Amino acid sequence: MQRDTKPHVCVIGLGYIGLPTAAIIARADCPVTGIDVSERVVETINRGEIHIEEVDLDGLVRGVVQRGMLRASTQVAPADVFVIAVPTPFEKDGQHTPDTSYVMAAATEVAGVLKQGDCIILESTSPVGTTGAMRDLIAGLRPDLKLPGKTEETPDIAIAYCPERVLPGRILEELTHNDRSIGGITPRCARKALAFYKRFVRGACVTTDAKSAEMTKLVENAYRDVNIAFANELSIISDAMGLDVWEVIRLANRHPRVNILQPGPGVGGHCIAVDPWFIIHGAPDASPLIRTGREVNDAKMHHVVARAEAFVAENPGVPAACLGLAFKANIDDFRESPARFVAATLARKHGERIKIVEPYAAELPREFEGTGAELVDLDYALENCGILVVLVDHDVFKAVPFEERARALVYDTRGIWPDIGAPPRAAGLRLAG
Ligand code: SAJ
Repeated sequence: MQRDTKPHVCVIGLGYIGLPTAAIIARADCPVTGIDVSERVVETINRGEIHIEEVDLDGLVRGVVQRGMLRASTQVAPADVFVIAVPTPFEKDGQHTPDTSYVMAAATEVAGVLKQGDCIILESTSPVGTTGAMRDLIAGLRPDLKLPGKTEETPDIAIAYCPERVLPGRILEELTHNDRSIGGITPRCARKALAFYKRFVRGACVTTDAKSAEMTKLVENAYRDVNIAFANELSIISDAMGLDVWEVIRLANRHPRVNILQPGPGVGGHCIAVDPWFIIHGAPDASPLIRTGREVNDAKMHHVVARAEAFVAENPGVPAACLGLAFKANIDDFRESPARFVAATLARKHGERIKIVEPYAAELPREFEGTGAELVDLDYALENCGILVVLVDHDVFKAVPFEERARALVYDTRGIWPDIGAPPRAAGLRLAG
């Protein structure tokens, strides 16, 4: 019978993906060293605490740290499997150029401790070709090792790309149950990486080459971005035509092969609004649709700002509540959020008339300082604000019954209150009562 030795795993980058991944691997009884550049993050985790919000993550991390299965450090340690989950932001050139320097820095550190038999897996969302570039970097740093795709003999190590597909708020569940694409530099690399993921993934693990896996991740998010852009463009067209876009989409989606997504105040988060640019950057002349989708979604945010501003200006003296700051429903993540941008723009212009309702925030973000806008609770807004601007479809907002908002003027950018009745068509605003 084959002996199953649990590999020692080093997860580099303990952010929204790296920390849950490290914890899940540790739960599968593989000893994990989690690496982060931040001393604060490392200390927090070693106390069995967490620095990010994610459903059930606190208990899981506490458990694996207490059992000695997860330990954090600022120094990359020797291991059998290295999982790289560091950020891939844009360069600061204003051209949406992908910045893979964190990936390459991680690979450089890994190169220093690599030994024969090790497996390196890149999980960071990356431009096509990054895994190959990482291999070339390591080849230069470790000429003593035979690297995959660079030798006729059996290579000393395996290198693969395996993107995650998890939704914030469902990360632990989705890390375990979603299917995974595993792209090897060679088929043997893919096989090695698959054997590792099978230890903790219950979804199907499908092997391919590294470039296809890199592109697959980008394509998934570009697909969603383009489809949201279609919905957002429909909402702008409907405004111009005096139509209720929610009604149009509801009816169109009764067609068995039509499934239009939901318009909103724009696209936020760190993935869907970013990843399409990695494709565009790789093939600028061949990606007009993907580029246009990005531009339509960005423009929607400015369209919402203009409409909301006009609405507030046309009703002088009436206090206005912005409902929501998060980049999407039911989470406390306010980074890259169109709702936050719209609310802050209104706050700068209309000062203390603007009230913000965000049940997931303890205080307003920095840019609200000095504007006069204040954070209030939902009850206060419903009792005191004659204008309601819905920016996020949190469940707590959806549940507000008609009677409690019947006297307010409503601009519902998310379509959460379909019972409002006929909107003032030209403005795309919903005037209740
Ligand atoms: N949005 C709309 N209308 C919709 C759906 C979404 O306006 O019909 C907006 C949301 O409000 C939000 C933005 O799009 O501002 C993105 O939200 P999302 O729920 O579509 O996606 P994310 O960014 O939370 O997570 C995405 C997911 N990718 C896909 O669904 C293809 C997730 O599976 C990925 O793992 C994640 O990106 C990632 O890490 O890449």
